[in-house]
Amino acid sequence: MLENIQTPEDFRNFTFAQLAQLSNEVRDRILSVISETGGHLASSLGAVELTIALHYVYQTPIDKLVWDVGHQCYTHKIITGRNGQFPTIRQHNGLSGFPRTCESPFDVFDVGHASTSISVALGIAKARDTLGEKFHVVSVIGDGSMTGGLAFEGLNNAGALKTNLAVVLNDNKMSISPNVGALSSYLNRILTDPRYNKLKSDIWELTGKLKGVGSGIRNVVGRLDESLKHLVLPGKLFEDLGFRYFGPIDGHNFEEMVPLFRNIRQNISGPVLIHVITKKGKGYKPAEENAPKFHGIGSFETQTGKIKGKRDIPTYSAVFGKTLCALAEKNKAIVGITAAMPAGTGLEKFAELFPDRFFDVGIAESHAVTFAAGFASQGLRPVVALYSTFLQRAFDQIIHDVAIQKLNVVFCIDRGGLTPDDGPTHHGAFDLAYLRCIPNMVIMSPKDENELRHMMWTALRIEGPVAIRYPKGEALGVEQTEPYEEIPVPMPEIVLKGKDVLLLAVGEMVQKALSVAAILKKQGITPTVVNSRFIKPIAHSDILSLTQAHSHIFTLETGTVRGGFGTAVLEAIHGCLSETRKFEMIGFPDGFIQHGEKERIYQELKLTDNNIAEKVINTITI
Ligand SMILES: Cc1ncc(C[n+]2csc(CCOP(=O)(O)OP(=O)(O)O)c2C)c(N)n1
Repeated sequence: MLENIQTPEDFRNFTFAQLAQLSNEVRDRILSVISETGGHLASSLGAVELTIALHYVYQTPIDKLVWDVGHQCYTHKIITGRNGQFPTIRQHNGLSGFPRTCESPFDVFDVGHASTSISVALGIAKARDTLGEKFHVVSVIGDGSMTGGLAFEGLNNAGALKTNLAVVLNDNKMSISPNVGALSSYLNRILTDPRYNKLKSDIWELTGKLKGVGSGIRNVVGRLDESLKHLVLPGKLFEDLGFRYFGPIDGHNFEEMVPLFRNIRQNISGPVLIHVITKKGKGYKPAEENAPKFHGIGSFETQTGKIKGKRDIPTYSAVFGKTLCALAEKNKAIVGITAAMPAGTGLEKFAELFPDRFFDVGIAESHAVTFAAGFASQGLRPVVALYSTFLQRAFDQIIHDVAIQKLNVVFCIDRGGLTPDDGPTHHGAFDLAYLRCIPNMVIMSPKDENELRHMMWTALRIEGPVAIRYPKGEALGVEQTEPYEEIPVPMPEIVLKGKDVLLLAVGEMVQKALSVAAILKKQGITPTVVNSRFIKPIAHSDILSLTQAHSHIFTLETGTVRGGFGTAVLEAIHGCLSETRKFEMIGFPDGFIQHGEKERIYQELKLTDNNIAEKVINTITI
């Protein structure tokens, strides 16, 4: 069937049985491709029938489907003309793992961060009204993404604007890890509320007791059951916000979804919320049983679910998590805060060991930061663990709630640099630039996992906000030394002494600078390699004297060169530059970097060891 599907039009006359068959084929396709390429498997498997049902009823691409986060969009891509390209997903020049307007008219909006879909869909709906056009707009948002403040801002506005808008709440009880918070409990109560269930069974019993009533009445009650759900309890919260609430319905059952979607599309006006229940990882047992592991995964064996090619070198996230546990053992003031990423940031063990000092606040980065500020204002030592790209959400909170009061909040920023296969929405390219302009911040980045540990120790001894930024994935596998040592702020480390050329690097780039130095050495050039360790404050006098001792200065960072580490060095040394003393910044360009394998991206950005060595040689010999 799948081979004949180019657009949803090709299955809009299918029977429900055929739709079920199509779903099986799509599910098999997702599983066989993603087991090879890696990707967001569990969320996409859970949304197969829901996606097909929406495209079946809604006249896409005229009607607009707006995905939240977009990681669940694999069925959407497969049934909107991209099945053939699907094996290229997340690879260089291949399909993106997220909706991209440049890929297809069926992709309405570019996305990757959570909780945006209601605001986007509302904007599109109001634009439609303004332009006098006629089409339907549907936002599809998970229960995890619904915990983000932005989603509530969208609901709040939509409830007041009263335009036609459908919000499909795809509730699988999971964020990446099990969903958290009062909203999650509320959604659970809709399914299990004893008052609703009691009322239902009372009526059931009553009709059963009435002599001679028989199955007719029971059928009526069965149907009444649906209306009772609307009358008695569920969705009151959404109703009070100005939405009509429908559900909960089974998101794997076409007989439940299709008539309801049709009815809403044709007959109901104003904002509508449809509560759909799905199973994350549906149809693939290992993913159903361990959805967090299969949320975003590398290539794996389909038979066993075992990840392929896993090595023993710890990730930076794992070293961060282990170190925080060790530090928190001795320092009772430490609290760990994350925004829906306990596993990704390495905080799972901390959560287990210190449940009273661990807080997963949901997909709520802004809140996480202000929440941490509250802790710090009372003398505690909050450590906020977030990914670089998601911390962008909390820029004002870092300034307004933390930095102005010089509060002791430590930001442990994971995924600084490339998040290769996820692309422009996920690269940690901007953190050094956007943090560096904030007064009172100390910003550091370790050259390896051992330095990360000592930086964490140091950070907890600094008065005021501190950020430590480290990359995604495997660390270097270096020895982890005891005892912890305090690194004097802002002392850089000279890792290789040479002459003429100074390579001033930070974070991941220190290792690269050493590889570049090895290439240069073969050409008779012996550079000095310095691990800056600090981005702010910058070691002015050390850097000035290093600059004066060299004729060519290069800065290396895995972040945008606009306002990042290189700019900090330039600000410090610009007075020393001349025709004979040259300066160049090496890092990410002023543009958005696409997805793909890390080395391929580096090739494209001219950031491979050889590219950099060549650049140095060319500059020197000019
Ligand atoms: C602002 C932001 N923070 C964190 C993330 C990381 N993230 C990606 S998907 C996800 C969970 C989403 O859960 P849900 O919306 O319920 O979708 P599901 O995967 O369960 O289908 C999280 C936390 C993100 N994409 N954006």
